[in-house]
Amino acid sequence: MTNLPVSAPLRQRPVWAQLEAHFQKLKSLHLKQLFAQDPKRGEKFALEAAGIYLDYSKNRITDETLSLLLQLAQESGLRAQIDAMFRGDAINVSEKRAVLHTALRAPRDATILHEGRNVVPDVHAVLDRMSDFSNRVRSGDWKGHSGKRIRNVINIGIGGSDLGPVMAYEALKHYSDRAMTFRFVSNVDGTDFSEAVCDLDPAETLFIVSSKTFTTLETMANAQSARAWMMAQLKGDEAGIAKHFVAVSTNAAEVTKFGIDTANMFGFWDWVGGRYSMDSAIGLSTMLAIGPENFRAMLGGFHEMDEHFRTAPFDQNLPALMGLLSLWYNNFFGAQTVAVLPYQQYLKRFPAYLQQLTMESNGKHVTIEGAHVDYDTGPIYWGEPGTNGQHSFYQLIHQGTRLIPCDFIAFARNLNPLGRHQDMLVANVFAQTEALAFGKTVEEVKAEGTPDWLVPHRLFEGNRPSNTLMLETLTPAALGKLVALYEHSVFTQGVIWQIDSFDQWGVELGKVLAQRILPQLESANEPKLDHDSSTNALIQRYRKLKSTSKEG
Ligand code: G6Q
Repeated sequence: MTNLPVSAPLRQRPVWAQLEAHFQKLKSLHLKQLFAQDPKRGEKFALEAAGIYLDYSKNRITDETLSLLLQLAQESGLRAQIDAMFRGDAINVSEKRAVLHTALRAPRDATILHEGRNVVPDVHAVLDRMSDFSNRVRSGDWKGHSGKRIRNVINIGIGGSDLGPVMAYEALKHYSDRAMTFRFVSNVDGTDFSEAVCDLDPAETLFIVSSKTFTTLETMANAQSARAWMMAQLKGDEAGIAKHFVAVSTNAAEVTKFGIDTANMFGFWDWVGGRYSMDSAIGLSTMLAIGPENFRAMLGGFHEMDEHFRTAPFDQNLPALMGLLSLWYNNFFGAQTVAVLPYQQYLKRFPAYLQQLTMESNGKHVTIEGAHVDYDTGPIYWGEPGTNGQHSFYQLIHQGTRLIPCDFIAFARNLNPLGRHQDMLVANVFAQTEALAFGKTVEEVKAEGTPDWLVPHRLFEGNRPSNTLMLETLTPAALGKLVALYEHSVFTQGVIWQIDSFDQWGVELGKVLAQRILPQLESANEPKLDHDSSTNALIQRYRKLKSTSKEG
């Protein structure tokens, strides 16, 4: 078990009271004043590490805010908890598990002990097998049952076994083999599978069934349908399955039961949480798309950020600072959401990926000791790539009644240089953060010739906080750094909130609930229903509609 820091409940700590008092003083200060007071603020509240530049000057903070937040981190035992995570202590208390996703990207010569065994050689053995397999598929050496080369790869998985692979494939598409088609099936809605395969030749298609447990309802249903689709092509020849199905799982017994030879299984371990697994064998589709070398470069990026988080003092530590800033708005300003706004089309699935990472990790209402928290924990993460959002929901961020801290993510170089597009894109980032922070005064609006009655509508109060992250190019390594940055920011917040960021009992519930209702929807005879009256009526209505639409 882990050595948890013995500390007082969060809100009873003197530093919390100091932060509350400080907030009362600071809440009426405008970013305009803060910038006017210190002409060097834009350079002072900025930090560069591991190739990521973070400008956090447009946050509603002062030196005092930072020093109190840093004190909070110290007193919360963040340093000891970081060490405990990297050391492999069972910090996932409710599941009694170590949390070692950082071992997935450790260099070959590192030593990380889990229950007395160095896991690094195991990690690299799987990576080597993945590399060998990827090279064989990509070169055409691995063929389908009929002898045709594999041109289509379909990852079947859900949650952590889907969101990372989809996001990474989209993010790194520039580096992918364009002669191959990659698709991702996750939803149990038959449309997802049907649309994914409708234009594909089974003889050229490889399925990766990705499931840590290999028992997840949606994944198993989709995998069975994939098997049936393939068997129709193979004319019932079971031997062909081995050429068209591989598995990524921790559960060898279930993989075998499904009919996949464990020789075609890529393993990982129970110390890797689903939402922290895109850099494990769950990333097999990513490796097939971008090749082993690029995949390893991505792991290198992850590792660089890991090392930065593990070693940098908190005032120079990107994930720690971002975590503290997010907590500042969440717990003191009462902000309920954070918008993540990548100005990079390839990162279009990054906000969806972060939703799982942040909300599944920190959407908890009890502390690790099981006490109900008396403060807010994980905020809601959401977002869309820029500039699209500017033409829709940014309205609310600029002029609505809610405070929405934003993370803007920009790159200096575009992978698809096209005329003035890149400068136009980045000009929008800077313009948005500037407008959010400083707004537009009555005088400024009037000076534009606005009639008096229209002035209130065209007024921008400003004082809307944002971070700007700037990187050079979206490379595989840069993606690894970005993901690890958010992973560790989530960790920082979870430690301070004293919650278990690595369990997901809320998700587990969903895995069993539907099992009870399914037979009631399918049974030929009218089932005896004993749910609440709403659920009973919905089941009856569904059964009736289903039968009449069949007749029709
Ligand atoms: C992630 C969650 C969850 C999980 C899926 C799929 O942290 O645990 O999203 O990844 O439910 O689970 P399997 O990989 O076991 O199918």
